[in-house]
Amino acid sequence: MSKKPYRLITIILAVMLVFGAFSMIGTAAVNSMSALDEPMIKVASGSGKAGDAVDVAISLENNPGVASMRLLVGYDTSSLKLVKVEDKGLLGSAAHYMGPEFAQPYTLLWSNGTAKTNFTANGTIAVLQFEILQGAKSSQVTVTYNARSDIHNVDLKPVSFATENGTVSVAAVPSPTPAGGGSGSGGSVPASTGSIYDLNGDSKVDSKDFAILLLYCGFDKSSSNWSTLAKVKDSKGKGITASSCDVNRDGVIDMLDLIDLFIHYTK
Ligand SMILES: [Ca+2]
Ligand SMILES: [Ca+2]
Repeated sequence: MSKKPYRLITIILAVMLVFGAFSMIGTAAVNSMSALDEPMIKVASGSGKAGDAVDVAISLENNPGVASMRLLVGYDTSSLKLVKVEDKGLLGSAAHYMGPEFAQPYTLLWSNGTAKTNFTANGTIAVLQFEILQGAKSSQVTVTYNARSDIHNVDLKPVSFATENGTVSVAAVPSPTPAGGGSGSGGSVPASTGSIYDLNGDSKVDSKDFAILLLYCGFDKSSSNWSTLAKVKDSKGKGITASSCDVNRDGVIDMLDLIDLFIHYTK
């Protein structure tokens, strides 16, 4: 019976989500329409489950001609491990730097100091292979550069590209339900025990957790009370902190966390 208000909240929030999603799609459509011929560095998206290797291509579109390029590829080290980087040779023989280890952010560098002409090819310039770690969450792979110093043409003039980030989506791993019992410690252990999405600790991920997360929307890790602020308590009377509501661990509590939690609802 006490579920009713939550059901209502769920419906209201679902409607908000749908409208939010539409406005995001709308914005993306407008952006891409206004940028049809804009030089673009694009990070592809991929998906897999924990343990899988996923290739993420980085490509150029509408390349106006460059001689050198330095890009920083950012990724969530708690979800992804960079295991391989492949240069596709489109930007000359001065292949990108591969560091002693795959640091984060990873630096891609094409340095053609003696090039006489620009490289104008479009397409995939590099492919990064990530391993999806255990307990990984869907996360972004970003590409950034310093507009003043990182991309030049042969005249040493800076060249500007828009960037588009990619996402490595992590497929839900089927919960290990012990067939016929035996391996489990107690016949009916809820699959979500200990789930980061179970904010109130009641062994379910549902509209109650969603409503709690909503309370913290807008907070980010620059907030002084990020890890101490507790607006509500969990089922054991322990304060639920803002930081624990950042379920996708990107340092801000926003629509992405709501969606992430929503798709992890129990049952
Ligand atoms: Ca819960
Ligand atoms: Ca977040």
